[in-house]
Amino acid sequence: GTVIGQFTIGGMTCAACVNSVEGILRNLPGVRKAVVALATSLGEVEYDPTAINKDDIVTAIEDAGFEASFVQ
Ligand code: 9UX
Repeated sequence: GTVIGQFTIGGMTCAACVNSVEGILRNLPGVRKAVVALATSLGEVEYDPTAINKDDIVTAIEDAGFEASFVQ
């Protein structure tokens, strides 16, 4: 199955940040789709819950120097 998760993201100040975060997410095993919006500081990921979980996704974002917190 696929789970859809939504998160807030902190520390993005330019459009290149968005590309960076989306690239990180899309390269994670189990992530099928990732979209991040600069204006709202919101992101959405579709992922395979047997391959990755929210904690893994948050850790990957934070390792890149941003903050992330799932809201759903
Ligand atoms: Mo823009 Mo983001 O110069 O990490 S790429 S601030």
